[in-house]
Amino acid sequence: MELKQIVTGFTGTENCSITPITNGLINTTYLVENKDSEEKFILQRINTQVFQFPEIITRNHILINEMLAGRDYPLQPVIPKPTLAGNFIVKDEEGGSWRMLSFIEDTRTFFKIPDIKTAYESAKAVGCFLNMINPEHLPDIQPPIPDFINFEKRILDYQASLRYANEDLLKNAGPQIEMMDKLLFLPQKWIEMEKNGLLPKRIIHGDPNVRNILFDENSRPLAVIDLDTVTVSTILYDFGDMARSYTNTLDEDDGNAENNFNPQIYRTVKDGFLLYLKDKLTFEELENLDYAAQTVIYIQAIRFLTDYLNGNTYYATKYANHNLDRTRNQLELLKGLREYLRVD
Ligand code: GN1
Repeated sequence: MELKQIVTGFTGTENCSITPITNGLINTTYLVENKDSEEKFILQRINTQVFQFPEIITRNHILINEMLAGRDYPLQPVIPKPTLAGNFIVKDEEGGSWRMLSFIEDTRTFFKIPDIKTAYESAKAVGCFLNMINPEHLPDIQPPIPDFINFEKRILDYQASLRYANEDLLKNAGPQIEMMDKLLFLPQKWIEMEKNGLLPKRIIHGDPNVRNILFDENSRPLAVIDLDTVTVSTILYDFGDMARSYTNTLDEDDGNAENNFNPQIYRTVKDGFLLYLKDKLTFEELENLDYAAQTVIYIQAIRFLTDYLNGNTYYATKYANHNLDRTRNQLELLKGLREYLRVD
């Protein structure tokens, strides 16, 4: 099925322009403009190797929008658009799954946080989103990716990659592998806390990185986007992922990173995040924010490293060592955070 045909199924007209947009590391995204009505939309080919059940992400997305619609949500929701036949997902002959979403006009995105104020506003936006979506409908949310936030599984996957990787890759990643071993206690504590029921289950975003916030021209957040990873887990994951992504002063794949952790942004992210959530979080959650930030960075590093050792099958890469550079970058970030927290 041609791209044009897929678009026509959603818009009802062939008179559309289709422009690729570079953003995430998983799905492929296009901007579609209906030339007849001048309406714009986002079209995405969902990576079904990652999201095996695209219907689940649409259902979760619609549920979240219903929750937001019933509240005084100050940001703009992204709305899934069905085809003229009423389907939210269109499958092509190659096994691809496509969906269309509403487009928010006059926005910009960042690959890294430009300044303190934007860090605060972004963390506040995510905190506001989380505050609005918790906790009703918790039993209705289904996991979009099995074991996405299961750290035990992440470690097992990593250990399997160590067993099967070729010698060259293992040698290239020697220092990173050593660091992973040294810091393994980080996810182990998380796993224990979960087993002991110390981390309440909440609906979380699952991927609140800086690329998933749309800003206006004054860098004020307009929308929290990419609800594909919405799931039920601990809110510490969202805090950790925000801290991970916002405090990085360099691009996530800058493998020569040194001192890429910004402590001032870290403090600001915490303040922004807690603005709406302070009174809702439990003692354990509040006590473990610093710990969560370290652990989520660690897990992101292990995910990049696992993918490197597996031959780059998960994240989009532009060169052979791309995932190794990402791993180095995350480990440097973790080093900076741990120095700041004086735990190293
Ligand atoms: C992926 O889809 P995107 O690019 O926003 C990944 C996140 C990682 C992030 C790292 C479904 O996010 O978990 O934190 O890359 N999403 C999935 O940049 O694996």
